[in-house]
Amino acid sequence: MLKTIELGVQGMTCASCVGRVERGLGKVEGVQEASVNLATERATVTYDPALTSPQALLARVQDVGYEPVTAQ
Ligand code: 9UX
Repeated sequence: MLKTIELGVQGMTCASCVGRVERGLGKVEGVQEASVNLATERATVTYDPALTSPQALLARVQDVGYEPVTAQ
């Protein structure tokens, strides 16, 4: 069963930042879809909880260079 969560993502200032975060999250095993809203500074991620976790998604946001905020 897939789950969908929203994460806060701070530090994005342009559309390329959005692309980096979406691609970074999209490469995490178990992520089916990741979409980032620059205006609201949030990412909506649909994932398989058997394969990944909110903690891993937050870590990936940090790895690609942005500041994750607690899963919301
Ligand atoms: Mo846009 Mo984001 O030039 O780190 S890619 S500011």
